[in-house]
Amino acid sequence: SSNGSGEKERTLGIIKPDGLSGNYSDRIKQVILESGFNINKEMVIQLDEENAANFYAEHSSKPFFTNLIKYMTSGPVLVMILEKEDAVIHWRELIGPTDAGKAKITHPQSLRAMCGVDIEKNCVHGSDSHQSAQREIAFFFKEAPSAFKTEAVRKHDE
Ligand code: RTP
Ligand code: MG
Repeated sequence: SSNGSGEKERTLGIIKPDGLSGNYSDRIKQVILESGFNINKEMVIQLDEENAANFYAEHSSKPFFTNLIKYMTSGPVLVMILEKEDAVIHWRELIGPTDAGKAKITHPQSLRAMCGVDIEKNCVHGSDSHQSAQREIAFFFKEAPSAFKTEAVRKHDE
């Protein structure tokens, strides 16, 4: 939130299954750190269908929902808490538009242009508001690791 105090905001970033299996994690994290974010916490987890459906509940009535759940459960994901002043908007700017195919043309420097393919396989997630960020951070990190099939948890700040 922009209040001029220099206070940091937290957002949730995910490297989706295609980003992780495509070995983009190191390049993505390099961009994250070079852009002034702190990676507060991170963990690699395998979502099951229930986890993914709960996380993307806002899209449950959309025609692409079934494919989205298949995609998000197709392999492990890397979930990160990213911290920076105005983190939500800055992370959304960094990842670029939802359609990675279009991003390659309109936002060639964006992460989705770098590692995504199309409107579904877009390799990264970002919370779309401060409120969403708070919900999504709690979703993954309040009960984790017990609530998820956690492969690796790394805490940077505690
Ligand atoms: P995200 O939540 O993952 O950061 O993506 P977003 O805000 O840019 O896009 P959103 O509308 O929230 O959609 C969530 C994810 O669903 C997949 N999708 N597929 N086939 C389609 O038309 C379609 N539209 C969206 C994408 O993986 C998108 O990131
Ligand atoms: Mg979204």
